[in-house]
Amino acid sequence: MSSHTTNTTAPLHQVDENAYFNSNPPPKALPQHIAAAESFINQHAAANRRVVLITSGGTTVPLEKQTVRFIDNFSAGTRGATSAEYFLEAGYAVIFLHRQFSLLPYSRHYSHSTDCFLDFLYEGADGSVVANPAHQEKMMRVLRKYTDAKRRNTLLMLPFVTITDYLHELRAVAQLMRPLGPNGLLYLAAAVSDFFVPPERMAEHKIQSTDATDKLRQGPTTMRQEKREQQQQQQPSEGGGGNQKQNGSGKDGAQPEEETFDNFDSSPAVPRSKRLIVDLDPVPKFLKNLVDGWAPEGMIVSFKLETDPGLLVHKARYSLDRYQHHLVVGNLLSTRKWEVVFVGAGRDDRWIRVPINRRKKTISGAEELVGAAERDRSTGGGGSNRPLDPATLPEGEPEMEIESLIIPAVEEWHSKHVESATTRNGGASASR
Ligand code: PAZ
Repeated sequence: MSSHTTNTTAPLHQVDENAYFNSNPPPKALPQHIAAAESFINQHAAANRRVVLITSGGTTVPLEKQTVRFIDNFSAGTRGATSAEYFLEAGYAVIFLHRQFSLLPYSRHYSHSTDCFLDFLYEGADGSVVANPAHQEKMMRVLRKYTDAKRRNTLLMLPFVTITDYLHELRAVAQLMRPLGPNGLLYLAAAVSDFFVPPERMAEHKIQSTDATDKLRQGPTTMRQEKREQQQQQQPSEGGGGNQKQNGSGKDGAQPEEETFDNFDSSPAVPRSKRLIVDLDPVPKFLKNLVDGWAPEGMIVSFKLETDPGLLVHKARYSLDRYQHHLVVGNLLSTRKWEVVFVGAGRDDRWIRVPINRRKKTISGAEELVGAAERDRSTGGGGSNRPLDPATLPEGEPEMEIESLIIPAVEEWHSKHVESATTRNGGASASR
């Protein structure tokens, strides 16, 4: 059968899936990650424990195959890492699929730039390293939880870097979660790039900022030959000198190629910078594939981030209608640590907010922003709260972590999901 015939008979989203995954190579670590995830899932499926796959952090978009430059986004992984701790507390086993070097559950308390772990330690009289007494209680609590998760093997951390790594990992782990049936939960909090450079258009080597190296690519002989030719042309005719900069022989007698590659020369013979135009393709949307094919029985929670309060709920609802999964958690960039909105099929939107008395007071007027998206929606999206003024954005963090409210609410939805699956299956138990 020709590939053309295959393509026309396969469902459209399947065609996209094959095309993407066949042309974008998986990360090297994928086989090890699959083996680790499989054994982790088997252990917890045997114990009838719920397992949540949390995705966390941003994805990079490499501009070169041997990557020097890449496009990235703001996500630090706070939502994912914090959520992981509350899921563990709620009795879930957690697969933490995170951007390499983003925040991790437990260690996040000591890895912020403002909370450097060294500031929590001092040198004792006997030369030992001692935890600062003021922080010991919290450190002990965090350490115990972390040690417990390790002892019980309830936390599996899998790193990714690029958008392609992320998609390969997501697909593989989601498919492995099938035996969990409705006990599986996918909590997709990563900030995933919408655009990428496809491999056929990606430069192999570091993109150069001038055309100067083009000649090198043609080989050293050409380079030397050209230099000789240049020098011949530049032989000063009797009485003539010519413009040294213009004719490329270099200032102060420097050899042309030395100057050409000198990044510190403020007036090079060859113009140093050229414009870089990056042509990005849209990343295929795989949420439908996830819902219908990769993890059809699990509960799927996606996140939607916006900056415009007038768009948030509409876009969350659109995503839910389009992909037919279970829950979209909407949040605004500026208030995401203070409030989120749950948008679910057949349910009213539900705002979850850090209570006023647990919001850290700031001088920035953060409280004014909390609720903006809700008010905006009630006024048809054109309310007076738009646009947000970045100067009024909150500084610091609320005293209470909003994930302490989000996770119990998600857990409640998950319980309903498990219950209705159990009813559909004629009462076979699917709980912890
Ligand atoms: O990682 P973080 O805590 O800084 O941010 C969390 C978040 C805003 C990325 C997350 O809550 C979210 O909305 N993720 C989905 C983003 C999107 O693709 O719309």
